[in-house]
Amino acid sequence: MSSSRPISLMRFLIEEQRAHQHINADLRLLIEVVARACKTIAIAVGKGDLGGVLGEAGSGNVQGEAQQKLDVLSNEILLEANAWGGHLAGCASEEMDDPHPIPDVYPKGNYLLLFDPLDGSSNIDVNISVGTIFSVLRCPDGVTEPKAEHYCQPGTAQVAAGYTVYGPSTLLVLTLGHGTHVFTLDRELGSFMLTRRDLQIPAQTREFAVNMSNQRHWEEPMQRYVGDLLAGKEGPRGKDYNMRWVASMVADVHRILTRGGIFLYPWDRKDPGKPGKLRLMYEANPMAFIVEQAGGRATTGRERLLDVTPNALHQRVPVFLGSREEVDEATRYHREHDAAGA
Ligand code: AFP
Repeated sequence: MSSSRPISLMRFLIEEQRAHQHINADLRLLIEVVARACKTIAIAVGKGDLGGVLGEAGSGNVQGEAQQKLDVLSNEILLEANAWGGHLAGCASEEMDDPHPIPDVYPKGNYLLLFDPLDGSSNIDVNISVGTIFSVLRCPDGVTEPKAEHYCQPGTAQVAAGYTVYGPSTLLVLTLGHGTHVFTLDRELGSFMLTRRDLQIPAQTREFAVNMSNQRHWEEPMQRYVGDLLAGKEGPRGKDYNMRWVASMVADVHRILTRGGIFLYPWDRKDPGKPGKLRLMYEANPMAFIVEQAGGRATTGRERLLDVTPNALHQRVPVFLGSREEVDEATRYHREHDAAGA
């Protein structure tokens, strides 16, 4: 890193508002509030066993998944932090069945905030990186009590998105639609500092991330694509590939943003009724926005993720994202397969 002191998130946001007019005061406040809540979550995650916050909460979320104590706590931290600022019309969380209204005692704003409060939470107990993912949409004009349908906007409508990684250091990766930027939490100062402006994902890669244990359930083009990666130098792709799978999307995506790669969570036959594992509104859309703003690509294997029209708040979707040329290649396998069968 250069010897000049990095600027704080607050200064970055003020400059985005004042010099570039990329955001208004309400959106600036929203990002600051989310970042502050994430610092609180980072502290709770960092305490580990000493904080008494590890283990299951004994409840399930709307997806039928067991909630960890830290899922519940992180959700509460984000809800409480965002209730009173006057910048939001409502919140929706992966952990809650229905959108959460802003209490009547507080003023309401024009934005909708969606979040996965603690992504990768099944990794908490083994001390592997987890994170928070968020997405910001505009509340449709004239809507004062937003319902699920008002949140169901395509990813192209996002005005901001970000994620934090609670790892060896705590990072915030943010896009306001003008590039993707990385902030590192200075734990002594308690401030996120800009450590990489305008991150660019390498266009090509030799690394893929997928849960290989699902291989036998994949459809034919996915089998063929990964088979060709595994064939290495002697195969049609002509190079040896490496594989990594953390099983915390924030950590896998962050590695890909930093050094390239492709992240794959396809549809599979294990649970054919589900169109994928990952959630469109809380995971796929914000990550797709961040990746595209860093020069990468994000698709469902067939179409651009950000163009998917959501039909439900907790909808699932296949996810292929990362290095541009590799995602194009994986998508080509699926499109050609469809075209041949048409
Ligand atoms: P949890 O939040 O339940 O740990 O799920 C994490 C996640 O949604 C995403 O972060 C990972 O990429 C993916 O699921 C891991 O899925 P597998 O358990 O199938 O590997």
